[in-house]
Amino acid sequence: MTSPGRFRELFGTAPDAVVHAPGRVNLIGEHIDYAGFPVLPMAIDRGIALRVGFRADGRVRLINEREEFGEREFAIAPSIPPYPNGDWGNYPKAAVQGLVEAGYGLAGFDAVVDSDLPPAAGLSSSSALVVATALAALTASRDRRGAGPPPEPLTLAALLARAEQYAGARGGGMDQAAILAGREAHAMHIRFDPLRVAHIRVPPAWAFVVAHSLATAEKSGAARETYNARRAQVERALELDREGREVPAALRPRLRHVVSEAERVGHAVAALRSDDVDTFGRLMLASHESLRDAFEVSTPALDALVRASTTAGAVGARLTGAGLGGCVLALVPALDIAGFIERLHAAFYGPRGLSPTGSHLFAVRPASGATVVRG
Ligand code: NG1
Repeated sequence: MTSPGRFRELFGTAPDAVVHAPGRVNLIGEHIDYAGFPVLPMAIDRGIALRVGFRADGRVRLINEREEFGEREFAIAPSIPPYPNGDWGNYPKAAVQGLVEAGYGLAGFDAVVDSDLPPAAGLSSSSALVVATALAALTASRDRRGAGPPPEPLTLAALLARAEQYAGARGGGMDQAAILAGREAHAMHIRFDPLRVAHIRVPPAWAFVVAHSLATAEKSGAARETYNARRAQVERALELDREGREVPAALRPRLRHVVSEAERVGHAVAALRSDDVDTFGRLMLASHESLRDAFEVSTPALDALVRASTTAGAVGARLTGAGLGGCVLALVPALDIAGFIERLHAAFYGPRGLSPTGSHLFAVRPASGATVVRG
């Protein structure tokens, strides 16, 4: 992570705070949060870190440590004009715009952005950036006279879920809640309307490995249209179904996915609570099949990775996040993490010329939610 010295080098002062927001993996419950059905993700031990220095002039300046992303600067205002479609700066703008609209009087800040999350890979780097920026802005503003108390994590999560839609994807509320309310060693059964979280301990013998399909799913770009189109189809199919009207043939598989995935989440919660790893693994595989065949958000590389994962010893595997690229999540026995990674590397990444030490294949642990440390 960026050092205090690096912040001083870039901004000429010492940082005032460090914000960390984890990424998340979704164990099961894909493409159903926006329809209000419960999901089962966990925050992970990788994320986005902001070293933050407070400013007095109501501006936000962000320097991304990844050179390809570069620097962004904007003024805090009642209506913040977005950057062009697909620009990463729209995520920090989304957070600030959402807080301003909710009535928070915000102060400006400088920040260095650093991350060990692969971007656009279904691990919620976008929401981690939204959450981190929001916490930075709220922390910078606390020193001002008249600043109210900071919002509760789940209140902030619901606010930021709406706020992130500024960037163009009509996302659900899973990611911001997972990122703000994660707990070490626990998965999260998240329910909506109202938003609530039950933490469920992950048995120590269960381990999770993330495997990147080597294709990104730019939710700020092309994948966004597909995502929004799926959401619209789901909303339409559920509405027709609730009214007892006939659901058109083209929408029936979408509805089938949503209804069956919601059922799988219920069974998965029971399997997790009773340490039934085999049932959990089977549910993950069934979830992937449904996302592939009925919801059509998988890719040949994601399918190949799921197959290779089972061959390499995973109890279950599925795409995680929105799909259309991004990552597979594999459930493996904790004692076999190293062996599993070695075998999956040999089966999938080695033949594609990748090094075993690359950042495409790694174990993740359930981690605590976003934090702010001052000074
Ligand atoms: P990813 O792919 O991590 O951006 C997206 C949505 C979630 C959820 C999943 C699919 C956002 C911020 N996140 O996650 O709400 O719908 O897809 O289950 O849009």
